[in-house]
Amino acid sequence: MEPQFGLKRPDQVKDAPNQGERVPPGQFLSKKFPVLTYGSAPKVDLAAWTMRVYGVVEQEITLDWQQFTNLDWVTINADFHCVTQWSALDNTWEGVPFSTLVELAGVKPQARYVLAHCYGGYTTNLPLELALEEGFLAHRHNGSELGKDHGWPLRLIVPSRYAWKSAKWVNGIELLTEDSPGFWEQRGYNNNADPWKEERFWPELTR
Ligand SMILES: Nc1nc2c(c(=O)[nH]1)N[C@H]1C(S)=C(S)[C@@H](COP(=O)(O)O)O[C@H]1N2
Ligand SMILES: [Mo]
Repeated sequence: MEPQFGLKRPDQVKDAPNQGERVPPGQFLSKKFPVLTYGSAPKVDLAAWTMRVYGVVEQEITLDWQQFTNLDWVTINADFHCVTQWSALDNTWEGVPFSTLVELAGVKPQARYVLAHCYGGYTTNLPLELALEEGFLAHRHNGSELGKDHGWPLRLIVPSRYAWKSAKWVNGIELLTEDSPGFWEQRGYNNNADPWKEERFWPELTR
């Protein structure tokens, strides 16, 4: 799998040579962190903000922002790969692991999938095992609060998948027994979305 540095656009740079090993095929390094939103950014009021964890859980929970900030916050470092071909390496995200939040509600054994819901109606789906392993709920990016267009106050981060799985303005985590395609997954994007396998679109569409 050869990283592709042949093409270069003005806002895309090649950094240290060894970073090539961290850039998936067909991706370019970007110094910037562009905004990619379908439609417009929803207006979110922190005083009215809630996060609901429901579905196949022991006990449904709804946290307000105060309760969410009382959870144990940690910092992670992760790369970010957008299907429109830009990658941003070494992002720091501050927030709460997906597993910390979901374990408050208690996962029932038959739960296998997650559908993340957002202000504005966007959704994305994930296998529960993957979400528990690496899913992260971020409020701060590279030392600052998320910008309003980047999902403030809270977004999901799923580092090993294309970034449409990193749902912005997330406000609900639904646990399911069966997989349920999210917004882009219903519109031709690949369900698994692994950038190292270039799982951009459904195989039928790329043939
Ligand atoms: N709620 C919501 N989340 C979303 C999107 C969206 O349109 N709405 N776009 C996705 C896509 S396609 C990408 S590449 C990333 C982009 O995140 P950014 O705008 O912070 O760069 O957000 C993802 N999360
Ligand atoms: Mo994207």
